[in-house]
Amino acid sequence: MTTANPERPTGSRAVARPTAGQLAWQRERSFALFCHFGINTFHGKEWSDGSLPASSFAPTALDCRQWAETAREAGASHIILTAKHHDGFCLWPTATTDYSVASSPWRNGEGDVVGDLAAACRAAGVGLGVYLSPWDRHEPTWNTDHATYDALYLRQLTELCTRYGPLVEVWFDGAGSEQHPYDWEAIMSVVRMHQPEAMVFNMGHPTVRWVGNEDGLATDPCWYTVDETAKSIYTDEKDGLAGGGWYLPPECDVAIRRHWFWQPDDLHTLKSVQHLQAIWYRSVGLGANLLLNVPPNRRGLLDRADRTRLLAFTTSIRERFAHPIAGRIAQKGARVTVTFPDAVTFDHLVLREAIEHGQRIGNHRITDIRSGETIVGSVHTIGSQRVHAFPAVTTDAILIEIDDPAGRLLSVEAHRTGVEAVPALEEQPAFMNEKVIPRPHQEGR
Ligand code: FUL
Repeated sequence: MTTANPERPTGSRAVARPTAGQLAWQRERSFALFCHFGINTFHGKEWSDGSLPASSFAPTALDCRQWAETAREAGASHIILTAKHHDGFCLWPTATTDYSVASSPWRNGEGDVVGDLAAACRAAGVGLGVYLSPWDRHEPTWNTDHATYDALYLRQLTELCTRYGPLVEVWFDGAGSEQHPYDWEAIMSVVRMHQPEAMVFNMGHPTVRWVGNEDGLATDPCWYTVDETAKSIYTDEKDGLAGGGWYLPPECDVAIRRHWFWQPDDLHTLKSVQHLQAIWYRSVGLGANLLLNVPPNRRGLLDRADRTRLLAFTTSIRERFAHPIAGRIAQKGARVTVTFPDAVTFDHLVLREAIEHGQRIGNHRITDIRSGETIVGSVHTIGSQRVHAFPAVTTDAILIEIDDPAGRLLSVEAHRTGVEAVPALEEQPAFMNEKVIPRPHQEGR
């Protein structure tokens, strides 16, 4: 898991600080659900070209309360919904196009999936985020008249930002937008004006960044300060960030099945509890946020199998960390001594860095002070949360050596979980790695 430590941030990068919103997002919203739902759901497609008829959007039992309740039970802080995917079909009755739920038979064209989900999330105490694809394959002006398309996109974003209460996050997907210009200044000013608290995912003036893969995996070191962001899985191009040294914590997105949208024939690709745990350790456990996609089906409900698997996974994690033993922290320079009330036996340590002043710690190692034995050899960042698993140790004091004496630990917790190693990622069958969709533009607009 540990890779070479890329160049440590220097100068201003080392002290880039999170905003209060970023800090809250990292500390309180580290796990969220993604829901890909739309016209594709009814055709067994991952992407479509904007020509599927709106009349085919016909969920028979749509109930967003089930989605929101599931998120709450899973301990997810919010749900991000594909309000519009690349096909351009809008899940709310927008005034900008008739390619929307308003032209569908669902509730006689009077339904509003975004509205239903917003109400359900409010009732369940779960936050809401929206995905609004910049790439729009239904709208002819997308490629022919940038100014007209920009104006339409701004109106769509304004509708989403003004009709549904507070949004936790606005997700701007880079796919299909390689080399395409957008009026990001104007787009960002809509978010700033109507949803100043919302996190902005990866494009425009982002406040959080894509981790760079769709497997849900961060790596060690997991730095929050970067000079650029990766755009999409379809290009190696990166977006440079003016001035560099931006505080942009990573979000790891991954689908619970092979596909993002619900498909009638991919139940066998549902990820196992072990694989989901392995992803959790390599995302949340490395100080990144995890966004796990669980797709509503053609009835407009989460499948029982997905729901059960999700809850088995989140329950297993919750139970693992249910009995923390808090350590007392004393620091002298780069040596942090942690003492427990008594000799305790533990197989996990959860470390949290005081990142409000910027992420400082780039390397650390952990030793049992009583036996002198190494518990965790030299590893890299700590960040908002760093989870270590190892063969059980019994001691009342440990030493954490950090590489930057200005770094501070907020908390150190020991846990006896009965699990003594980070779960392995299960080998995925070869077909899981095949691209399920053509590269953008290979099949025309
Ligand atoms: C990608 C999209 O092309 C996929 O369809 C999906 O929405 C994923 C989360 O992002 O860029």
